[in-house]
Amino acid sequence: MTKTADSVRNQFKSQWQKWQHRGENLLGRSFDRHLKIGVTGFSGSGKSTFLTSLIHQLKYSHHPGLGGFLPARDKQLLSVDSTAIPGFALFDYAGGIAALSDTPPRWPNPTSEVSATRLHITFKKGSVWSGLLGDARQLTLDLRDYPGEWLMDMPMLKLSYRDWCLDQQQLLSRAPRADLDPTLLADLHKLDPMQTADTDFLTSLFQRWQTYLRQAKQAGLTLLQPGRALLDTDDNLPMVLPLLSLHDYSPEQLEKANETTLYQQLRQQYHQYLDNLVKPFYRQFFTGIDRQVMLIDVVKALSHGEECFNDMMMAYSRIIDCYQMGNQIWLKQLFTPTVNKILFLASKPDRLLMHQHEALRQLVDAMIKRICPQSVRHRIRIETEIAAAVRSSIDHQDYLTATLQDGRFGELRHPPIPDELPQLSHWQQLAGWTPPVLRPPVNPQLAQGGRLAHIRMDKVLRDLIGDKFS
Ligand SMILES: Nc1nc2c(ncn2[C@@H]2O[C@H](COP(=O)(O)OP(=O)(O)OP(=O)(O)O)[C@@H](O)[C@H]2O)c(=O)[nH]1
Ligand SMILES: [Mg+2]
Repeated sequence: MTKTADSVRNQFKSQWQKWQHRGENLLGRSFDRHLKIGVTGFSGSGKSTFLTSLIHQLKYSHHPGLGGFLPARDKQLLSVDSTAIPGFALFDYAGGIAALSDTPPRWPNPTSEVSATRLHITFKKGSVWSGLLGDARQLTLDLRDYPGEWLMDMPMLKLSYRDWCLDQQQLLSRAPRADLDPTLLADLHKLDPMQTADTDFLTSLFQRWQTYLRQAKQAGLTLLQPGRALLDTDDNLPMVLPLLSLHDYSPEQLEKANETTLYQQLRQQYHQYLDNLVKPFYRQFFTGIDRQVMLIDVVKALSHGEECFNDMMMAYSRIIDCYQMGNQIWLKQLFTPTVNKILFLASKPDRLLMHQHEALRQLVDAMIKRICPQSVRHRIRIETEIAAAVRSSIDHQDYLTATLQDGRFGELRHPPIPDELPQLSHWQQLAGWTPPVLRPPVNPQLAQGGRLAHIRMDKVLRDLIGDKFS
């Protein structure tokens, strides 16, 4: 190239960069290269494993298998570095990868505290100009994780203690809850809200309630409150217990009850729980979140039968209700709602045959249509997908092979997955099906940047952040 051609090119490049920077300044916030993503879902839905895989896929995007995420396919990603976010513990990506690459491989540990990580992604723009101008850009992603048990506390924020008790009473009167520990439920029914509270008695009752909630979780139920009572991590939890005979009293009678009564004491414990634990968590976790991934273990819900499936639908529906923020003053006071997209994701589809994946996706679609009211869908972009963070099975068209958690290797088969909300005939087909917990595949190279096999994580990346690379 001649000197003149070189200087014309440089002049053009510098002029172009000036225009570009001016344009960026003018566009200001709409340029938006900083996204805050909340990964949410009930306990065991796969949040931490999903985050570990998502970070790994971005860090090592040169591996095959990300064709659906164009920035990876077109080799636009130049580097991905992670740092901590002030005020949060660092999300344990390294620990997750160490577990998955261990011998034998393990899953990341269940989560006991809020954590987060900030990814600094350097990429080149996908236009012809960027090739010519050597233009590198930054996208910053904040990713947050937390123990799933805490999610179910969110709808409690808009209930008074009395309303919560009445709701619990309804729930506990129906199977399968009513059959789980009839003695405890009878004892709760017998409690007189106006009797004087005895701390030792309350402590032992609360322990029985905790055991009951854990039993209910084992049985496949989701709508379990208070969520933190399911974890072993906090010994000093306020005693959030339902009184089941409040309908015998008017709200005024209850309001006027003496401070020493069971009703007033438990009411105080309920508000302490919300004020000291639940509100600070939601304020910290949800403030400023732009996009949300909501993981749903649909396979588990299907395999636990109709009542547990409906319970999970009700639980998610109550969470979604909280997103009708337009007129939810109580939530607005807590944090400013900014979520503009929710991606509902059926997790762990590697437990199903490939040719059933589309049925699973359609089922998630049907579930979301049922639980997401129009008012939410008008304001928040809702998408549905299925994705396995860590593909742990091999598909042989009419059966799968996989290693189970206990180390046995074998063939897996399952009943057909309904592509709509299950009807009686579907439930009959699904009866008796218990999908086993799989062991992650052997992958010692992972810690050195080896490929982490997945299902449709590229589509998730496309839906979640694909628009930020154009
Ligand atoms: N087969 C398969 N199993 C998975 C996958 N992801 C998670 N699991 C299983 O689901 C379990 C729970 O996953 P986690 O990532 O710990 O779930 P979580 O939502 O973070 O759970 P909490 O921390 O308790 O809220 C794991 O221990 C695995 O058994 C996946 O992609 N495929
Ligand atoms: Mg977790």
